[in-house]
Amino acid sequence: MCNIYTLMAQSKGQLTLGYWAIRGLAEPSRLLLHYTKTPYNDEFYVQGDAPEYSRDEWFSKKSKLGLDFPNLPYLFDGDIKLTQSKTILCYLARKYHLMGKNEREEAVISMIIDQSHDLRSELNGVCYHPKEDFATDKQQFIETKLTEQLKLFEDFLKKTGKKWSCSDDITAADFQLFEYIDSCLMLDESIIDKYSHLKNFMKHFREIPELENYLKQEHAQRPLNNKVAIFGGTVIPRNKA
Ligand SMILES: N[C@@H](CCC(=O)N[C@@H](CS)C(=O)NCC(=O)O)C(=O)O
Repeated sequence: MCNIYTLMAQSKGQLTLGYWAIRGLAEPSRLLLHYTKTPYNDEFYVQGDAPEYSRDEWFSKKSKLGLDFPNLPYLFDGDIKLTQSKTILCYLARKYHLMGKNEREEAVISMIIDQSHDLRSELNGVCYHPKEDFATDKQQFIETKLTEQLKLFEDFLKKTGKKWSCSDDITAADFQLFEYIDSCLMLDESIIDKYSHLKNFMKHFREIPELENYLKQEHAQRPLNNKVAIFGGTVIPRNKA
């Protein structure tokens, strides 16, 4: 049911984060865990190769983990077992005091988390299920949805004028916003040049000392999407520092 690493992690009281061996919907939580220097166990599931792209590695365990709503990602923290990526991120953020200083900040953080998640879902549509062909859908996504959303995030950052997206202290929103904007930039790095506040936010995030190594190593070596995706199923080389 549980592998040896999960059992070892549980016996040490460590968290376990289960997900595909990709960035996908788990990476904001991984970034937060690395930022807080939390020892945790990544339980990776690997999708099979073409042409089947089997998900059996996950499906053979899916109903045996004691999850109320079995899905990936999942988080085990002692007897707390959670699914839903935003729930997991917010749970971790509350645990490590990264969910804002008051109700107002928390509400805005939640909004940025949801808004970024919706953008990532749109990107998924292009990467996994293009309506026409990938090149056409990619261009259309960049020119419409992505342009519109980047402008909204840019205006938001400009308006709030804080050190991070929602506060002068880093919050859960920043891990989600960074990861999902960065995922979109995989399509075309130059898009960000038009948005100075957002560009500065991304740079600032990349320079966080606690994350520098993780971003350059593990994170950079993990594909964005699963193998079955038309785009991002393998590691895309970057020029970023
Ligand atoms: N709303 C869910 C979506 C979860 C989801 O779609 N997970 C995909 C990977 S991104 C999956 O493969 N789930 C496993 C399953 O459906 O059994 C979340 O945000 O966590």
